[in-house]
Amino acid sequence: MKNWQMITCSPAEFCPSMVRKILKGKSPGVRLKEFISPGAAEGILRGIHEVGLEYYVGADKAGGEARKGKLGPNFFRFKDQPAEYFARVEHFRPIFREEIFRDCDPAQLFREACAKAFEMPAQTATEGGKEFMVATVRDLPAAPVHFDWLPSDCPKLELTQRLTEQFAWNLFLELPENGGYTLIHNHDARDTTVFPKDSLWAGVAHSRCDLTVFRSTYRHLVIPSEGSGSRITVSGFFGIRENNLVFWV
Ligand SMILES: O=C(O)CCC(=O)C(=O)O
Ligand SMILES: [Fe+2]
Repeated sequence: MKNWQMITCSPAEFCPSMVRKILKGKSPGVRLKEFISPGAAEGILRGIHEVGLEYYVGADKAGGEARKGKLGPNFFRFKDQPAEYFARVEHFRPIFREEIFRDCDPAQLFREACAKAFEMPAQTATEGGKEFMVATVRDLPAAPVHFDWLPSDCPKLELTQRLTEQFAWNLFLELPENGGYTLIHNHDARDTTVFPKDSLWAGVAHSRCDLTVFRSTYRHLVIPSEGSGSRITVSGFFGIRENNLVFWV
């Protein structure tokens, strides 16, 4: 397929025809330019630095190890300790609400934009009546080739029943001088039988305050950044489940 590229538009232009194109596989996703203002990004970064990122060496999805910075839990990290994940959600929810997203809540803004563009109600994912976290903050300098599909990572979750699509979203708050690009492969990893030789990679260069969303079941990676500077994002996932959008991280 020629011209397999991200759609680029303003947040207000994100609309159902773009979503149809993405769901048909004609584009990996969309880059929403200047999703928040530079002032709003500064405010969120100030909150992040006041609370503090936690740096740790954890498993990456290629079976290796990577040094990452995190603020707030993500389910994948605690998939074998769901009670620990939901305890951390209780702890971090007010910290996000009151300190990090006090003046601007990009997760809520994004949810509203998605409800409009997908023409589906948007809600926070739950498991056993408990709400997931909808966004996390991370400093991710690089990521090996992987895909994110909750039903294969955590097949026992209620949430994975009748989940038909998964998307990843990342709002860029700080970027390194060089690199940090995301590459997305035009091949859905759920489709294990074929690996088209001629399939393409879409390269996504990011700018501060832009938000990118793509189907996370396509294999993707983050090119290691060179030079100085962190690569700080507000990130999460959402899926389609029985004609609803469900958000988690
Ligand atoms: O940080 C990025 O550009 C993408 C990271 C990633 O793998 C994801 O959001 O699923
Ligand atoms: Fe990913």
